[in-house]
Amino acid sequence: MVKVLVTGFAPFGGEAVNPSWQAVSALAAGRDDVVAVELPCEFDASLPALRKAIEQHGPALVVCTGQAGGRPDVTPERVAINLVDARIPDNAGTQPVDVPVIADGPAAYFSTLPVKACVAAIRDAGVPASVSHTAGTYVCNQVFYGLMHLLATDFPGTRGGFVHVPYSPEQVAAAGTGAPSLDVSRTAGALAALVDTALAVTEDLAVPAGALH
Ligand code: PCA
Repeated sequence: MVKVLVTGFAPFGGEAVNPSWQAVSALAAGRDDVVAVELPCEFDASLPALRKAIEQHGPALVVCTGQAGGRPDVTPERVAINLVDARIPDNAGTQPVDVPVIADGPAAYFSTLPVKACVAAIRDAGVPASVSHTAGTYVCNQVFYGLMHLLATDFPGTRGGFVHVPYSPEQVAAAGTGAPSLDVSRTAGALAALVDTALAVTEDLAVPAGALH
């Protein structure tokens, strides 16, 4: 029985792979209660694909993931904002600037995942993690905001949130840079810890996890 929908993105920005999709497909391959769906990295197509997957699978929990190239750790996102400002075109060539994700939607939504408990569980599994307070203003933030709006309006019993993951070492090696990276099997392990925590814990830890800047 599927209880959890996890999503990852198609490669974008000239990359050959997207570690978010590699990690969620590895996670789902080992579990009967998790299904993985790949979302297009396109402003127009991503949210319809997400809605379709939620309607098809009826999950109790939705965890969307995306690549955050340059981040050194796994970062559950706390805040989705109603703003799109694309620095690069998406995979369909679309580059919206300064438009809302949902016209007349609230300025922001909070994740309904216990983000601090998830970070603690990921660290316990031996993988670096921290709470993030911005998912950016590109397709990932759009999907995060659109997910939270969809759950708030049409699927009120379903919890959900978004997690950014680092580059894989193979991506960094191919690029020839020194950017931080995390092996996809470790990213998948981190997401497993996050999913298990989100299923078991509804009240988050009251510990500091904020940012000074
Ligand atoms: N990362 C991008 C979009 C797709 C992805 O994997 C982002 O952070 O917006």
